Amino acid sequence: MKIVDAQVVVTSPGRNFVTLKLTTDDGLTGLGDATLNGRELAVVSYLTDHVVPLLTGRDPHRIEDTWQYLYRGAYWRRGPVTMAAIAAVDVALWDIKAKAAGLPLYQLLGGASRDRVRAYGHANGRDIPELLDSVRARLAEGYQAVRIQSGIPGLKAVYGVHSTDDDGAPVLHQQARPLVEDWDTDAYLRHTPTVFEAVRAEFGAELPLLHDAHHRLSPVQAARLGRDLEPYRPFWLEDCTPAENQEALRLVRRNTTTPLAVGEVFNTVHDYQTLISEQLIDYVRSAVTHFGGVTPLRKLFDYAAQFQIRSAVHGPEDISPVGMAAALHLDLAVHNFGIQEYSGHTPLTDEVFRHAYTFTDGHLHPGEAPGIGVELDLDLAAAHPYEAAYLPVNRLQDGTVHDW
Ligand code: GCO
Ligand code: MG
Repeated sequence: MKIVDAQVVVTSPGRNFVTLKLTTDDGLTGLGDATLNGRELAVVSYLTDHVVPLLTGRDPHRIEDTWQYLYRGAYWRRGPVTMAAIAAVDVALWDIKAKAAGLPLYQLLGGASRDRVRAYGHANGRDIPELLDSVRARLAEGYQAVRIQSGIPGLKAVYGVHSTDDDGAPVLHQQARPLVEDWDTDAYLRHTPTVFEAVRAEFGAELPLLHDAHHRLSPVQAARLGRDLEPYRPFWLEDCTPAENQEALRLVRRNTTTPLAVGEVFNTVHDYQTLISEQLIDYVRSAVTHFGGVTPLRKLFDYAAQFQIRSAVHGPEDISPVGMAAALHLDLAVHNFGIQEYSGHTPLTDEVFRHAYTFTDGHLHPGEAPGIGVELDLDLAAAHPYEAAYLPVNRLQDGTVHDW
Protein backbone atom coordinates (compact mmCIF):
# COMPACT_ATOMS: atom_id res chain seq x y z
CA MET A 1 0.00 0.00 0.00
CA LYS A 2 1.10 3.58 -0.70
CA ILE A 3 -0.01 7.03 0.38
CA VAL A 4 -1.24 8.79 -2.76
CA ASP A 5 -2.76 11.98 -1.33
CA ALA A 6 -2.40 14.19 1.72
CA GLN A 7 -4.80 17.04 2.33
CA VAL A 8 -4.73 19.64 5.12
CA VAL A 9 -8.22 20.85 6.02
CA VAL A 10 -8.88 23.93 8.14
CA THR A 11 -12.42 24.44 9.35
CA SER A 12 -14.13 26.59 11.94
CA PRO A 13 -17.53 25.19 12.93
CA GLY A 14 -17.51 27.50 15.99
CA ARG A 15 -13.75 27.26 16.55
CA ASN A 16 -10.76 26.38 14.39
CA PHE A 17 -9.67 22.81 13.74
CA VAL A 18 -6.81 21.58 11.55
CA THR A 19 -7.12 18.06 10.14
CA LEU A 20 -4.82 15.97 7.98
CA LYS A 21 -6.48 13.50 5.62
CA LEU A 22 -4.34 10.80 4.04
CA THR A 23 -5.53 8.60 1.17
CA THR A 24 -3.93 5.35 0.00
CA ASP A 25 -3.84 3.66 -3.39
CA ASP A 26 -6.22 1.07 -1.86
CA GLY A 27 -8.75 3.86 -1.35
CA LEU A 28 -8.39 3.87 2.45
CA THR A 29 -8.38 7.21 4.23
CA GLY A 30 -6.99 8.24 7.59
CA LEU A 31 -7.56 11.37 9.68
CA GLY A 32 -5.27 13.11 12.17
CA ASP A 33 -5.87 16.20 14.34
CA ALA A 34 -3.24 18.98 14.17
CA THR A 35 -5.11 21.76 15.98
CA LEU A 36 -2.92 24.14 18.00
CA ASN A 37 -5.27 26.67 19.55
CA GLY A 38 -4.41 30.24 18.55
CA ARG A 39 -1.48 29.18 16.32
CA GLU A 40 -3.35 26.96 13.86
CA LEU A 41 -1.85 28.28 10.64
CA ALA A 42 1.72 27.67 11.80
CA VAL A 43 0.92 23.94 11.86
CA VAL A 44 -0.88 24.18 8.52
CA SER A 45 2.30 25.60 6.98
CA TYR A 46 4.52 23.00 8.71
CA LEU A 47 2.35 20.24 7.29
CA THR A 48 1.70 21.69 3.83
CA ASP A 49 5.17 23.05 3.13
CA HIS A 50 7.38 20.53 4.91
CA VAL A 51 5.56 17.25 5.64
CA VAL A 52 3.00 16.58 2.92
CA PRO A 53 5.68 16.55 0.17
CA LEU A 54 7.42 13.71 2.07
CA LEU A 55 4.34 11.54 2.51
CA THR A 56 3.22 10.58 -0.96
CA GLY A 57 4.65 7.25 -2.03
CA ARG A 58 5.34 6.09 1.55
CA ASP A 59 4.00 2.79 2.93
CA PRO A 60 1.29 3.81 5.44
CA HIS A 61 1.90 0.65 7.49
CA ARG A 62 5.37 1.87 8.54
CA ILE A 63 4.10 4.05 11.40
CA GLU A 64 7.12 3.87 13.72
CA ASP A 65 9.53 4.48 10.84
CA THR A 66 7.54 7.45 9.55
CA TRP A 67 7.36 8.90 13.06
CA GLN A 68 11.13 8.63 13.55
CA TYR A 69 11.73 9.97 10.03
CA LEU A 70 9.69 13.11 10.70
CA TYR A 71 10.97 13.58 14.28
CA ARG A 72 14.69 12.90 13.81
CA GLY A 73 14.81 13.84 10.16
CA ALA A 74 13.88 17.47 10.74
CA TYR A 75 16.88 17.93 13.09
CA TRP A 76 14.82 20.73 14.81
CA ARG A 77 12.99 18.51 17.23
CA ARG A 78 10.13 19.00 19.66
CA GLY A 79 7.92 22.04 20.22
CA PRO A 80 4.13 22.28 19.84
CA VAL A 81 4.06 23.11 16.11
CA THR A 82 6.33 20.24 15.10
CA MET A 83 4.69 17.73 17.40
CA ALA A 84 1.13 18.67 16.37
CA ALA A 85 2.12 18.12 12.74
CA ILE A 86 3.74 14.76 13.49
CA ALA A 87 0.74 13.78 15.64
CA ALA A 88 -1.62 14.32 12.72
CA VAL A 89 0.45 12.01 10.50
CA ASP A 90 0.78 9.39 13.24
CA VAL A 91 -2.96 9.24 14.02
CA ALA A 92 -3.92 9.22 10.33
CA LEU A 93 -1.57 6.24 9.81
CA TRP A 94 -3.05 4.36 12.80
CA ASP A 95 -6.51 5.10 11.40
CA ILE A 96 -5.50 3.57 8.06
CA LYS A 97 -3.80 0.56 9.64
CA ALA A 98 -6.84 -0.21 11.79
CA LYS A 99 -9.20 0.24 8.84
CA ALA A 100 -7.02 -2.10 6.77
CA ALA A 101 -7.31 -4.66 9.58
CA GLY A 102 -11.08 -4.06 9.83
CA LEU A 103 -10.71 -3.33 13.56
CA PRO A 104 -11.26 -0.39 15.89
CA LEU A 105 -7.86 1.06 16.77
CA TYR A 106 -7.97 -0.03 20.42
CA GLN A 107 -7.81 -3.66 19.26
CA LEU A 108 -4.41 -2.96 17.68
CA LEU A 109 -3.20 -1.40 20.95
CA GLY A 110 -3.73 -4.62 22.88
CA GLY A 111 -7.52 -4.63 23.14
CA ALA A 112 -9.76 -3.20 25.84
CA SER A 113 -8.43 -3.12 29.41
CA ARG A 114 -11.80 -1.82 30.64
CA ASP A 115 -15.39 -1.63 29.49
CA ARG A 116 -15.60 2.15 29.37
CA VAL A 117 -13.64 5.28 30.12
CA ARG A 118 -14.54 7.64 32.96
CA ALA A 119 -14.73 11.28 31.89
CA TYR A 120 -14.70 14.53 33.84
CA GLY A 121 -16.65 17.57 32.75
CA HIS A 122 -16.18 21.28 33.39
CA ALA A 123 -18.28 23.20 35.90
CA ASN A 124 -17.69 26.90 36.28
CA GLY A 125 -19.37 29.97 37.66
CA ARG A 126 -18.68 33.64 38.13
CA ASP A 127 -19.42 33.06 41.81
CA ILE A 128 -20.07 30.07 44.08
CA PRO A 129 -23.88 29.87 43.59
CA GLU A 130 -23.40 29.91 39.80
CA LEU A 131 -20.73 27.23 40.13
CA LEU A 132 -23.05 25.02 42.21
CA ASP A 133 -25.68 25.31 39.45
CA SER A 134 -23.06 24.36 36.91
CA VAL A 135 -22.03 21.27 38.91
CA ARG A 136 -25.72 20.33 39.10
CA ALA A 137 -25.99 20.69 35.31
CA ARG A 138 -22.96 18.42 34.74
CA LEU A 139 -24.40 15.79 37.10
CA ALA A 140 -27.72 15.97 35.22
CA GLU A 141 -25.78 15.26 32.00
CA GLY A 142 -24.45 12.11 33.64
CA TYR A 143 -20.92 13.18 34.64
CA GLN A 144 -19.51 11.36 37.64
CA ALA A 145 -16.44 13.58 38.03
CA VAL A 146 -16.30 17.36 37.69
CA ARG A 147 -13.61 20.02 37.36
CA ILE A 148 -14.60 23.12 39.34
CA GLN A 149 -13.46 26.67 38.45
CA SER A 150 -14.89 29.80 40.04
CA GLY A 151 -14.64 33.53 39.52
CA ILE A 152 -12.73 35.41 42.21
CA PRO A 153 -14.19 38.40 44.05
CA GLY A 154 -12.62 41.58 42.65
CA LEU A 155 -11.46 40.02 39.37
CA LYS A 156 -13.41 40.50 36.14
CA ALA A 157 -12.21 37.61 33.99
CA VAL A 158 -10.32 34.48 35.06
CA TYR A 159 -9.42 31.19 33.36
CA GLY A 160 -12.16 28.62 33.01
CA VAL A 161 -15.01 31.02 33.79
CA HIS A 162 -17.18 32.77 31.21
CA SER A 163 -16.14 36.40 31.27
CA THR A 164 -18.63 39.26 31.15
CA ASP A 165 -18.30 42.82 29.93
CA ASP A 166 -19.15 45.87 32.08
CA ASP A 167 -22.86 45.34 31.35
CA GLY A 168 -22.73 41.68 32.37
CA ALA A 169 -22.96 40.32 28.81
CA PRO A 170 -20.83 37.23 28.06
CA VAL A 171 -17.49 37.83 26.33
CA LEU A 172 -16.10 35.16 24.00
CA HIS A 173 -12.72 33.72 24.98
CA GLN A 174 -11.68 33.31 21.34
CA GLN A 175 -11.22 36.72 19.77
CA ALA A 176 -9.45 38.31 16.81
CA ARG A 177 -7.28 40.16 19.39
CA PRO A 178 -6.42 38.45 22.68
CA LEU A 179 -8.90 39.20 25.46
CA VAL A 180 -7.10 40.52 28.55
CA GLU A 181 -7.98 38.70 31.76
CA ASP A 182 -6.92 39.86 35.22
CA TRP A 183 -5.27 38.02 38.06
CA ASP A 184 -4.42 38.30 41.75
CA THR A 185 -2.75 35.21 43.20
CA ASP A 186 -3.41 36.10 46.88
CA ALA A 187 -7.13 36.58 46.20
CA TYR A 188 -7.18 33.24 44.34
CA LEU A 189 -5.39 31.40 47.17
CA ARG A 190 -7.83 32.81 49.74
CA HIS A 191 -10.92 32.07 47.66
CA THR A 192 -10.29 28.60 46.24
CA PRO A 193 -10.55 26.60 49.52
CA THR A 194 -13.94 28.27 50.16
CA VAL A 195 -15.06 27.11 46.70
CA PHE A 196 -14.15 23.51 47.55
CA GLU A 197 -15.82 23.80 50.94
CA ALA A 198 -19.07 24.99 49.34
CA VAL A 199 -19.07 22.29 46.66
CA ARG A 200 -18.34 19.53 49.19
CA ALA A 201 -21.09 20.88 51.50
CA GLU A 202 -23.60 20.76 48.64
CA PHE A 203 -22.58 17.54 46.85
CA GLY A 204 -20.98 15.42 49.57
CA ALA A 205 -17.65 13.71 50.04
CA GLU A 206 -17.72 11.20 47.19
CA LEU A 207 -17.93 13.23 43.98
CA PRO A 208 -14.44 13.41 42.40
CA LEU A 209 -13.55 17.12 42.19
CA LEU A 210 -10.72 18.41 40.01
CA HIS A 211 -9.22 21.88 39.76
CA ASP A 212 -6.94 23.61 37.23
CA ALA A 213 -4.49 26.30 38.43
CA HIS A 214 -3.37 26.82 34.80
CA HIS A 215 0.35 27.33 35.49
CA ARG A 216 -0.20 30.46 37.62
CA LEU A 217 1.51 29.73 40.94
CA SER A 218 5.03 29.76 42.31
CA PRO A 219 6.17 26.49 43.94
CA VAL A 220 5.51 27.74 47.47
CA GLN A 221 2.08 29.13 46.50
CA ALA A 222 1.21 25.81 44.88
CA ALA A 223 2.32 23.92 47.99
CA ARG A 224 0.09 26.11 50.15
CA LEU A 225 -2.92 25.61 47.88
CA GLY A 226 -2.35 21.85 47.81
CA ARG A 227 -2.31 21.82 51.61
CA ASP A 228 -5.33 24.07 51.98
CA LEU A 229 -7.34 21.80 49.66
CA GLU A 230 -6.39 18.56 51.43
CA PRO A 231 -9.46 18.55 53.74
CA TYR A 232 -11.68 18.50 50.63
CA ARG A 233 -9.83 15.57 49.04
CA PRO A 234 -9.47 16.87 45.47
CA PHE A 235 -9.06 14.23 42.77
CA TRP A 236 -6.19 16.41 41.53
CA LEU A 237 -4.67 19.85 41.34
CA GLU A 238 -3.73 20.51 37.72
CA ASP A 239 -0.82 22.54 36.33
CA CYS A 240 -0.12 24.29 39.61
CA THR A 241 3.20 25.81 38.46
CA PRO A 242 4.70 26.57 35.03
CA ALA A 243 5.92 22.98 34.79
CA GLU A 244 8.70 23.45 32.25
CA ASN A 245 10.72 23.95 35.44
CA GLN A 246 10.35 20.32 36.51
CA GLU A 247 12.36 20.80 39.72
CA ALA A 248 9.68 23.22 41.01
CA LEU A 249 7.38 20.26 41.58
CA ARG A 250 9.77 18.83 44.20
CA LEU A 251 8.86 21.54 46.68
CA VAL A 252 5.15 21.15 45.95
CA ARG A 253 5.32 17.38 46.30
CA ARG A 254 7.19 17.49 49.62
CA ASN A 255 4.53 19.73 51.12
CA THR A 256 1.19 18.27 50.09
CA THR A 257 -0.58 14.98 49.51
CA THR A 258 -3.02 16.56 47.04
CA PRO A 259 -2.54 14.56 43.81
CA LEU A 260 -0.84 16.51 41.02
CA ALA A 261 -1.60 16.43 37.30
CA VAL A 262 0.69 17.98 34.70
CA GLY A 263 1.42 17.99 31.00
CA GLU A 264 -1.11 19.64 28.66
CA VAL A 265 1.61 21.92 27.22
CA PHE A 266 4.24 19.16 27.04
CA ASN A 267 5.28 17.69 23.71
CA THR A 268 7.71 14.86 24.47
CA VAL A 269 8.66 12.37 27.15
CA HIS A 270 11.73 14.50 27.87
CA ASP A 271 9.48 17.19 29.37
CA TYR A 272 8.42 14.59 31.95
CA GLN A 273 11.70 12.91 32.76
CA THR A 274 12.27 14.32 36.26
CA LEU A 275 8.56 14.42 37.06
CA ILE A 276 8.11 10.72 36.35
CA SER A 277 11.42 9.27 37.51
CA GLU A 278 11.18 11.11 40.85
CA GLN A 279 7.43 10.40 41.16
CA LEU A 280 6.62 14.08 41.56
CA ILE A 281 3.22 13.79 39.85
CA ASP A 282 0.25 11.41 39.76
CA TYR A 283 -1.23 11.99 36.29
CA VAL A 284 0.30 12.70 32.86
CA ARG A 285 -2.06 14.95 30.91
CA SER A 286 -0.69 15.37 27.39
CA ALA A 287 -2.98 15.43 24.38
CA VAL A 288 -2.52 12.95 21.54
CA THR A 289 -2.62 16.03 19.29
CA HIS A 290 0.27 17.90 20.92
CA PHE A 291 2.49 14.99 21.84
CA GLY A 292 3.26 13.55 18.42
CA GLY A 293 0.34 11.11 18.31
CA VAL A 294 -0.65 7.71 19.62
CA THR A 295 2.82 6.19 19.14
CA PRO A 296 4.77 8.35 21.65
CA LEU A 297 1.84 8.79 24.06
CA ARG A 298 1.55 5.02 24.40
CA LYS A 299 5.25 4.90 25.24
CA LEU A 300 4.82 7.70 27.79
CA PHE A 301 1.97 5.85 29.50
CA ASP A 302 3.98 2.63 29.66
CA TYR A 303 6.93 4.53 31.17
CA ALA A 304 4.65 6.32 33.67
CA ALA A 305 3.05 3.00 34.65
CA GLN A 306 6.36 1.83 36.13
CA PHE A 307 6.00 4.65 38.69
CA GLN A 308 2.27 4.17 39.42
CA ILE A 309 1.46 7.31 37.45
CA ARG A 310 -1.75 7.25 35.44
CA SER A 311 -3.02 8.68 32.18
CA ALA A 312 -5.36 11.64 31.82
CA VAL A 313 -5.33 12.70 28.19
CA HIS A 314 -5.96 16.42 27.66
CA GLY A 315 -9.38 16.81 26.05
CA PRO A 316 -10.58 20.43 25.88
CA GLU A 317 -12.90 21.68 23.12
CA ASP A 318 -9.87 22.74 21.07
CA ILE A 319 -8.90 19.10 20.54
CA SER A 320 -11.04 18.06 17.55
CA PRO A 321 -13.24 14.95 17.58
CA VAL A 322 -10.40 13.30 15.63
CA GLY A 323 -7.96 13.93 18.50
CA MET A 324 -10.62 12.92 21.03
CA ALA A 325 -11.33 9.64 19.23
CA ALA A 326 -7.62 8.78 19.16
CA ALA A 327 -7.42 9.48 22.90
CA LEU A 328 -10.36 7.19 23.64
CA HIS A 329 -8.79 4.20 21.86
CA LEU A 330 -5.66 4.67 23.99
CA ASP A 331 -7.72 5.19 27.16
CA LEU A 332 -9.58 1.94 26.61
CA ALA A 333 -6.40 -0.01 25.92
CA VAL A 334 -3.74 1.11 28.42
CA HIS A 335 -3.65 -0.52 31.84
CA ASN A 336 -2.79 2.66 33.76
CA PHE A 337 -5.73 4.74 32.55
CA GLY A 338 -6.70 7.44 35.05
CA ILE A 339 -9.46 9.69 33.70
CA GLN A 340 -10.37 11.49 30.45
CA GLU A 341 -11.20 15.20 30.16
CA TYR A 342 -14.32 15.67 28.03
CA SER A 343 -16.66 18.57 27.56
CA GLY A 344 -18.03 17.61 24.15
CA HIS A 345 -18.23 19.72 21.01
CA THR A 346 -20.97 21.84 19.45
CA PRO A 347 -23.60 19.96 17.39
CA LEU A 348 -22.20 21.58 14.23
CA THR A 349 -18.69 20.32 15.04
CA ASP A 350 -20.12 16.83 15.56
CA GLU A 351 -21.72 17.10 12.10
CA VAL A 352 -18.45 18.13 10.45
CA PHE A 353 -16.68 15.29 12.28
CA ARG A 354 -19.17 12.40 12.54
CA HIS A 355 -17.82 10.09 15.20
CA ALA A 356 -18.46 6.60 16.54
CA TYR A 357 -17.53 7.46 20.13
CA THR A 358 -20.32 7.84 22.65
CA PHE A 359 -20.87 9.45 26.05
CA THR A 360 -23.22 7.67 28.45
CA ASP A 361 -23.53 7.90 32.25
CA GLY A 362 -20.36 9.95 32.55
CA HIS A 363 -18.32 7.44 30.55
CA LEU A 364 -16.98 7.38 27.00
CA HIS A 365 -16.42 4.55 24.57
CA PRO A 366 -14.58 4.86 21.22
CA GLY A 367 -17.10 2.62 19.40
CA GLU A 368 -16.49 -0.37 17.17
CA ALA A 369 -16.04 1.29 13.76
CA PRO A 370 -12.81 0.25 12.02
CA GLY A 371 -10.01 2.80 12.49
CA ILE A 372 -10.46 5.67 14.95
CA GLY A 373 -14.13 5.94 13.96
CA VAL A 374 -14.36 9.52 12.64
CA GLU A 375 -15.49 10.70 9.19
CA LEU A 376 -14.86 14.26 7.99
CA ASP A 377 -17.57 16.00 5.94
CA LEU A 378 -15.39 18.04 3.57
CA ASP A 379 -18.25 20.12 2.14
CA LEU A 380 -19.55 21.13 5.54
CA ALA A 381 -15.97 21.82 6.66
CA ALA A 382 -15.43 24.11 3.66
CA ALA A 383 -18.65 25.98 4.46
CA HIS A 384 -17.05 27.08 7.76
CA PRO A 385 -13.66 28.58 6.92
CA TYR A 386 -10.83 29.61 9.26
CA GLU A 387 -11.39 32.59 11.54
CA ALA A 388 -8.51 34.34 13.30
CA ALA A 389 -8.85 33.67 17.04
CA TYR A 390 -6.44 34.11 19.92
CA LEU A 391 -6.43 32.72 23.42
CA PRO A 392 -6.65 35.39 26.17
CA VAL A 393 -3.62 36.92 27.87
CA ASN A 394 -3.41 37.59 31.59
CA ARG A 395 -2.25 40.64 33.54
CA LEU A 396 -1.80 41.27 37.25
CA GLN A 397 -3.75 44.21 38.57
CA ASP A 398 -0.74 46.52 38.20
CA GLY A 399 -0.58 45.61 34.51
CA THR A 400 2.26 43.06 34.60
CA VAL A 401 1.80 40.17 32.15
CA HIS A 402 1.27 36.90 34.07
CA ASP A 403 0.98 33.28 32.96
CA TRP A 404 -2.40 32.60 31.37
C1 GCO B 1 -7.70 22.19 30.10
C2 GCO B 1 -6.87 23.29 29.55
C3 GCO B 1 -7.50 24.04 28.44
C4 GCO B 1 -6.48 24.99 27.80
C5 GCO B 1 -6.76 25.09 26.34
C6 GCO B 1 -5.81 26.01 25.63
O1 GCO B 1 -7.41 21.78 31.20
O2 GCO B 1 -8.59 21.73 29.41
O3 GCO B 1 -6.29 24.04 30.54
O4 GCO B 1 -8.66 24.70 28.83
O5 GCO B 1 -6.53 26.25 28.38
O6 GCO B 1 -6.69 23.81 25.80
O7 GCO B 1 -5.99 25.90 24.26
MG1 MG C 1 -5.71 22.59 32.05
